[in-house]
Amino acid sequence: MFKAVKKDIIFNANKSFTGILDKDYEYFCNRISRLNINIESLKEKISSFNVALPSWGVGTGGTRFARFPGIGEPQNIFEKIEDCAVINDLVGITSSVSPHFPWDDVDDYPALRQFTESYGINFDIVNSNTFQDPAEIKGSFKYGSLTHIDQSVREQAVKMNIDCIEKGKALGSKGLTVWIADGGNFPGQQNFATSLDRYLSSMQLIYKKLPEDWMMLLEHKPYEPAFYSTVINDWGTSYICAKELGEKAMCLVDLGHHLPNTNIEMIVSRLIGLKKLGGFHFNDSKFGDDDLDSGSINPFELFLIFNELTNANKLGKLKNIAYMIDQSHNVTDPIESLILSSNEIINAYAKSLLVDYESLRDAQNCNDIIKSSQILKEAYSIDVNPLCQMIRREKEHAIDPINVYRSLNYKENKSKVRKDSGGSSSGIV
Ligand code: RM4
Ligand code: MN
Ligand code: MN
Repeated sequence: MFKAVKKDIIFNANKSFTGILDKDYEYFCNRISRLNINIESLKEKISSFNVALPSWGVGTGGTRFARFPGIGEPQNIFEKIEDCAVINDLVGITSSVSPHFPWDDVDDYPALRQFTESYGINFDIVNSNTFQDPAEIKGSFKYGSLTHIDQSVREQAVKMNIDCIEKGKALGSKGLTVWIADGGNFPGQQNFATSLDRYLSSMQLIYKKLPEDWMMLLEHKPYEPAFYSTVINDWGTSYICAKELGEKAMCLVDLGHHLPNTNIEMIVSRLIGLKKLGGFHFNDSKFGDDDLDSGSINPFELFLIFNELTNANKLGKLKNIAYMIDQSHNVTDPIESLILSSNEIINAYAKSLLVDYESLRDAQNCNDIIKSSQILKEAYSIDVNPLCQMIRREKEHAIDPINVYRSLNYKENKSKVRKDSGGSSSGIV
């Protein structure tokens, strides 16, 4: 750690915020002294939280129409790791990276692992991409991958996922997330039943190759790029498939992969109850899979999701959840966006730790609706920034990470040594 951003830079920047933070933190401590919460155990829980950064999230994304690359953009996984290390040195809760293959392919995986670990970063769940045609593939994924009508294309997609497992093993990863773009754009295009059968048969072949201590995360999405039907369209379908596949198969909830107004926190609760919640892709959205910064549109929803997680955890019902961010930034510097997202996520988690769950249960049990919602709002309305800032300061991270990042002129400096990504083609990376 602190290879990407030197400790003394952070330390010096922190000096100018110390006085204000001390006052804010004192106010926070006074405020929560009314809640019967042990501040040290609160700090410990927050300090041990980690959310993985998406390797693809540090590049500037595009829309269907254009991509406007920023300066000094990372061009390969090594440069992406450097950017992720900058974020982690500043915020301290993002010490892992979730890679995407074949986007992040390299010749020497042990060398990549060593390079990454030298920054205090390790590899989280690996993601497979069968939504594009890789260079050397025979056949095409245009009409599907794991569910394609043609067996040889399905085999190719299965093989790519198995290759991902191999790459992940070399990198020290412990899981594979499978999201497929398969689906239909027109009524009649696809047989719903047989395409789901083909999905399961393909996934079974991948599942067989999972190492003992790995998990496989199934990611659903209601539409896009297929706009009429998607094979793994919702959490119910995802659950049924995970159940069918076996114990190591779990469901992943990407916050943007729900139709508008869906009660995502309830889905989280259901999946916990069914023992099939495996992970998250955090982001936020207004309309669909917008991939906006976490908590940028609906921070209350993010809090309500953490509220389900914390409540379940207190009841001993939660284990091994993979937290990842999945965002694509079109008009911001991705590093700044990811810093803000990590902050929103930790704030939402911290607020959920302030909820008085016993009183909430009592209020629910006597149908006291106003009291129930007041209990949640009380925790939500407490400003936890001073707490999270104090934790960062104590761990030698930045009190104000955006401020320190801007003072580095990082992208400008990188633009002198990194290749220009050029072009304005559309697409995610
Ligand atoms: C998808 C989905 C996947 C991500 C790709 C880039 O919509 O969210 O998790 O790997 O986008
Ligand atoms: Mn996702
Ligand atoms: Mn998505």
